[in-house]
Amino acid sequence: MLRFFKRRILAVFPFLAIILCLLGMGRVPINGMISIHGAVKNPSIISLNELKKMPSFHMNDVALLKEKKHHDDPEELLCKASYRGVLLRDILERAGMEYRRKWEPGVYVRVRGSENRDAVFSFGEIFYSSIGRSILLAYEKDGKPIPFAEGCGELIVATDIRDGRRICGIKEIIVERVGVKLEAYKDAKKKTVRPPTSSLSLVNTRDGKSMELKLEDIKELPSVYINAAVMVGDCEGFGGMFSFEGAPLNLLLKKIGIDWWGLAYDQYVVVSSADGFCATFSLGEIFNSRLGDNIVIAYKKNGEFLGPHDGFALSVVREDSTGGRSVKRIEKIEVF
Ligand SMILES: Nc1nc2c(c(=O)[nH]1)N[C@H]1C(S)=C(S)[C@@H](COP(=O)(O)O)O[C@H]1N2
Ligand SMILES: [Mo]
Repeated sequence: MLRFFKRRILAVFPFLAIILCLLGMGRVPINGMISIHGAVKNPSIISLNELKKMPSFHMNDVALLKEKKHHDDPEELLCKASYRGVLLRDILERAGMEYRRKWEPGVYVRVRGSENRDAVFSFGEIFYSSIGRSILLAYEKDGKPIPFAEGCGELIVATDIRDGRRICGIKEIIVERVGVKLEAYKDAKKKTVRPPTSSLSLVNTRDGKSMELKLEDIKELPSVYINAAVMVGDCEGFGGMFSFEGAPLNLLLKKIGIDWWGLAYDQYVVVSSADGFCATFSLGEIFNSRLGDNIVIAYKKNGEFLGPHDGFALSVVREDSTGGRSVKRIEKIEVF
């Protein structure tokens, strides 16, 4: 009898240990709770009550259109409502971001809800652009509590056009960084100057589709003009104010089969340079934003083609508060 129990306990012990361990790391979502983990200083579990104690934000008349699977699907208004909740940005700030300076534009945030549905946000869209002031972890809709069977509340993105990134029953917020090694600081120390680029590769890592683009290929696309991009950074300070001309990132991605319809919002794009400086962009902000063609792969600055320091192509985000996502000498644009 005793031996039988002993064996039972021994059999269950590893599972118990794993569960306790996971709970300790703040990874197991509990109903009514949101677990925040990954590249944050303080991984934590937030309850609905704690959420309600944080500064709340109200968004009036948010109109949610239904996501389209095909070009020909009709536009359909799902609902128009007002929401109260906490900004995703404020929750992340409370948890504390681990990556700083040139490492931070390579960060992205995954919000996971019921049925393990994921929506990805880039660090830049949350912290540099005004989209960050529109991503709400809502707990109240039209003055009434939002019911949930799993996790907690509902994620609403007021600047999105369609509802593909609406996540119900939020369980986890996971902060990650792309696996690109940053060499830019080492370059500066060693006074290494990377050669200018004359082409970039465009890769869809999901299906292996890829192509090499030269200046001529990008110039062929309809262009976007940005009259005033303020270039100011954490590292190099104020760089100046410039006008840019280039192709919207969405048209480049269309070349490797990513289109406006049937988007997978757990995907994201990484723009990178040979020195390891890189920036992430969510498919939501590229294809599904009311801000429009805001993300540009530029080839002209102040009316002239870019010089060797910028490479032949440089990313510019019209609306970002800093130049943190201006990747110079772009070598790769990859979809993950
Ligand atoms: N390839 C590459 N692009 C980059 C960087 C870098 O180190 N490498 N630094 C970024 C940062 S943090 C800033 S502030 C600006 C600096 O621009 P500057 O080199 O013209 O001063 O470029 C951005 N683009
Ligand atoms: Mo910077």
